Amino acid sequence: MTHRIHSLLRTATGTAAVLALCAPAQAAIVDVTVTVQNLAPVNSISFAPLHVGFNNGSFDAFNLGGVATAPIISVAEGGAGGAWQAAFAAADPTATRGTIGGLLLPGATSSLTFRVDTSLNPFFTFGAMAVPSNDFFIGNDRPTEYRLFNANGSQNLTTIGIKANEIWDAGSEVFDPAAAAFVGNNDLRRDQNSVVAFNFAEFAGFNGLTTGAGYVFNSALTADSDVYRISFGVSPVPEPGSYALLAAGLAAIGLVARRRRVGTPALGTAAA
Ligand SMILES: [Ca+2]
Ligand SMILES: [Ca+2]
Repeated sequence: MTHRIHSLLRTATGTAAVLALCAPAQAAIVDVTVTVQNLAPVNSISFAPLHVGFNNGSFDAFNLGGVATAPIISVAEGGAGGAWQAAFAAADPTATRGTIGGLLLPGATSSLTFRVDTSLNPFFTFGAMAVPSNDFFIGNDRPTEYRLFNANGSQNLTTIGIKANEIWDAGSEVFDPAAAAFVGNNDLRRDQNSVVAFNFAEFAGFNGLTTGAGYVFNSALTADSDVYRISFGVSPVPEPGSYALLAAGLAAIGLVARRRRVGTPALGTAAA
């Protein structure tokens, strides 16, 4: 009887060890589908493509009250974000970066899937221009503000919601409808020489102007208006190595079970 208990304990310990070997490898790599949605009222603001990065928390694109630099200006003034992507890559070379969708009109949705290492890149950073505007954008000030994955690889966050009073003014271009993207001529831009601040009130200054998409703009925004939502759908992707580990683990369990049957044939009847 004692022999049987020891044998069972050995098998159980071996199984636990094999499973422990397999689990971390499976948890590290996942597919993350990012869905963005423009929640602004009909005929209100649209958004340029969303620039995103799954990262280690080291890339800080801007600071409230600080002078905007080239990376965030490339998002805020034109939307293309080339300098933002380049600065991100330089600060955090192993980040998984990309750009989601095209011009996102009020009510529109767009999605893109990224393969992400949850232990290497647990944080999510983003930025997109809001239009019409001279230099307005959405984005996270603190690089570690949105932790998507916990230390054990589990999902920590399902959505990020943005309200009108969370829209930034880069402070880099003077408010001027004639020079504003989506309603004016960006070549007419003038330096503002100010700092990054919250600002959505200036959107009302574009009311009545025809946008590049053909609709007549009407801000209709109040401070707590929902304007944007980012949602995360996560599905596991076992690394190729973990299949081999799993197969080896199952074979080991089978071997132990077979040895028990062969080596201790009386066990089945000992308890009877
Ligand atoms: Ca910052
Ligand atoms: Ca401005």
